Amino acid sequence: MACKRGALIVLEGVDKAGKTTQCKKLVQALQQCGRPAEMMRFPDRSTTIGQLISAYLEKKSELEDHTVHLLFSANRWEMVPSMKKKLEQGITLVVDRYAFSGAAFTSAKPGFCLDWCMKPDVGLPKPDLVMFLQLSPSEAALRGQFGEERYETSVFQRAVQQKFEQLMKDPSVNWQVIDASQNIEGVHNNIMDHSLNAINTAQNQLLGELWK
Ligand code: Z5A
Repeated sequence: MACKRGALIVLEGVDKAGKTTQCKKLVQALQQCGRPAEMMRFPDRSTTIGQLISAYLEKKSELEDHTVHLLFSANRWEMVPSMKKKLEQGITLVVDRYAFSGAAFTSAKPGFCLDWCMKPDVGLPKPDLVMFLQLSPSEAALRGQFGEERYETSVFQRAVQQKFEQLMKDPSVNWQVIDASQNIEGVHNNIMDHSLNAINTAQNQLLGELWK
């Protein structure tokens, strides 16, 4: 009998919500309880496309807004063959940002609509679970100043948050909102519970296609 597939689990959220901290903890905890798991993050700055994105985020280069949106999407599509292979091998993938960030960040720019921004990612592997780490701007501010990268301003982050709220109304995606203002262990325990449920459900289901 073929092995049961792994789950595709995504963490999204505003700046400093703790996505990276929680992705690492989740992978570690899953591995410790005998569930094969690996972490991925988008943008993946290690590829040729990822390096173009990284230079743009670091403000070392300028790219036209549609162009950079399509590069973010291409950076996900280039990973799809290896993602599918790992999921088929029974490995759960824990992903730090995905297509939802893509749509939310670009559609927060003037002149873009959410619908256009979602189009290039239609058909990507559909996450079995998307956890949105909810944190108010005042609580995020307690975790330190914004960095130097593009998009790291409170005005832009508020616009992004509103776009995420629109995306979360889509019932075709399994969204769970997590209170990210708790301490790191508290947030982790919530995330672990949702993830174990998603892993158990996913193993008997085919991998879906996002926004189709
Ligand atoms: N972007 C895009 O435009 N289009 C796309 O398609 C994609 C992305 C995929 C990539 O940034 C940028 O690209 C991002 C979106 C855009 N721009 N912004 N803004 P990135 O992925 O390289 O970095 P980031 O996602 O912005 O990281 P982050 O949001 O700043 O951090 P985080 O991962 O959510 O948080 P963290 O690093 O785990 O924690 C932040 C700090 O808080 C750290 O000191 C922790 O120790 C602390 N922390 C974490 N949890 C807690 C709790 N529970 N209590 C107290 N302190 C905590």
